[in-house]
Amino acid sequence: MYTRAIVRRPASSSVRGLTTVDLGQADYKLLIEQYENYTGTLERLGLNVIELAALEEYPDAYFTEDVAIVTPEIAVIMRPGATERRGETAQIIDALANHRRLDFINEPATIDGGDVLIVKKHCIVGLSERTNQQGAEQLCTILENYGYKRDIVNVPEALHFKSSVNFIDSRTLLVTQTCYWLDCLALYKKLVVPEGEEYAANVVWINGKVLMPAGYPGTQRLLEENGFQTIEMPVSEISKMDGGLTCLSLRLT
Ligand code: CIR
Repeated sequence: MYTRAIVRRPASSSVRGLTTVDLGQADYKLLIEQYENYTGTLERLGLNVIELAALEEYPDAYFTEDVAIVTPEIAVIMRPGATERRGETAQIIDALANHRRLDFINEPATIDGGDVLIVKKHCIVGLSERTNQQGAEQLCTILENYGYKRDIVNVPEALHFKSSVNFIDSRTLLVTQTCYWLDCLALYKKLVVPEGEEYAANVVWINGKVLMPAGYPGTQRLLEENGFQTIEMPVSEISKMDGGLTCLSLRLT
């Protein structure tokens, strides 16, 4: 169970952050509403939400998931693949140092937290435009000290690995069709999002509920029919910035 989440309030510059999708200009007021709905939902699910101050100079800094990974044993500060985002890491260290011992990824490695899926003691890192082999190796080597098994895979057709694969309980993953056959996922039960609903693979498990983006009825039906309780979250503005539900927080047990 999670007890805390570290989030960062989106700055007004957030609507000018990095994006690869062509969904139009994000509306700041609506983006804030969607962010507050998200943090409010985490609070209702029992989490102590630690909100860090907005950072105007880093438009993407509210995607806190990308700058660190947190396990019960340690927090590892990433070295983000986008140079524009690299300075965000210094801004998260104090918040994490209160809760975990810290380790760091060092150059020339690059790695975004969005490319790291940890399910119990299994760490899967996706190689992407943001995450290179050295980044994956450095993280896996740190986590092996704590008994984590490693897998490193290529990220297919998406910004991050977790755009396409997420856990919905400790044995079950929600995946896009392209990730269904990955060898390292063979031991998991997998639900596949319907064609055309690939964005809905980015869900986040919070204490027995699955938070999912609003407007993906096929995925919602699939989850509910398999016994998962869903909460729909409006994320239109966040998706315009290439973001999803996992990247809005760092969750701590
Ligand atoms: C970026 O391009 O870095 C941000 N605009 C979006 C980051 C989304 N993070 C994630 O999926 N983990």
